[in-house]
Amino acid sequence: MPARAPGPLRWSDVTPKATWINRRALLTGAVAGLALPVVARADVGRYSTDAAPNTLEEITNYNNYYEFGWNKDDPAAYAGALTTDPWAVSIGGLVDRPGSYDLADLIKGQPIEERIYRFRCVEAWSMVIPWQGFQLAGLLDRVGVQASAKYVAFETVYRPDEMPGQRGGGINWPYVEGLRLDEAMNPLTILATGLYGEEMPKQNGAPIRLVVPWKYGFKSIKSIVKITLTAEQPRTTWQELQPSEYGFYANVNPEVDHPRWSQATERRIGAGVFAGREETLMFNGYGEEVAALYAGMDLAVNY
Ligand SMILES: Nc1nc2c(c(=O)[nH]1)N[C@H]1C(S)=C(S)[C@@H](COP(=O)(O)O)O[C@H]1N2
Ligand SMILES: [Mo]
Repeated sequence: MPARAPGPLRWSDVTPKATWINRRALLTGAVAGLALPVVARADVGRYSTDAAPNTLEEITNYNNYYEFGWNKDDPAAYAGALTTDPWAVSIGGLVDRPGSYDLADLIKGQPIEERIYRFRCVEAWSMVIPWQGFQLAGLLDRVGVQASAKYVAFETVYRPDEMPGQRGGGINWPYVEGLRLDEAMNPLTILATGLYGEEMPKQNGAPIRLVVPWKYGFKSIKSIVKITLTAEQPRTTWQELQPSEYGFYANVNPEVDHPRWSQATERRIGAGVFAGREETLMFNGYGEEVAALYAGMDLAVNY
């Protein structure tokens, strides 16, 4: 391990592969200065890909976060204005213990794990991102999901004074998303609070965002302030905006093209101009874990 100044670990100035090897070694022991405690070490790697992660530089400078603009570098430039502390998430609908949970209380007792996930945007680019987070199922169990609940709805913070994109049209703010309850309960579905061992960068959805790795990136809603358990399928921002192009399920599927482009291949951000496009995998490579959720469904209809 290279010598470094005390303080939070920083990854941006070393190569991703070397970093990753270091990181794996570090995870096996206690590390002072980690922004977030990483627990449940027995689970590290269980759901993770061994593909090399993108660099912190790439992950934090090529973003979609339309509250801060339409360009990939807008979130890095403008998300700093978002106040993320204090932060509360209100949980309601068909739950036994509804309420407004302060972030510290929300994550209390939830085992924070490292999950290195493939991440596939509907625009046919991809990354590999080492998230820290906890299973959404753990939180839902804690608040007590009632038998009549069938879906989970999510809402991003609405703060037009800090989010310039929300002062303009195009999207019916705030950004909303949703999952079927069984998708939400799947162990792959996490609420992420950090990446690369640091607090979640603001452009990536601080302080807490959803990550659903077998679905197109737009399902992974950022900066969540509201979670509602519902009996009816919730409305989602992209489905509302362009229903013929973006469905509720949005499972990564190389066989179902977007009406305006192919979904068969993807461009890995940072791979370099000479690297070929990669083949996109069914369910983004997570079929073993999730294909059964869609047994009997026509995925060309339920896109
Ligand atoms: N609130 C909110 N969440 C959002 C978005 C957004 O514009 N606003 N963009 C989505 C899209 S299209 C993608 S690809 C991912 C990008 O996440 P990343 O910037 O962390 O890679 O965030 C998703 N979550
Ligand atoms: Mo996306």
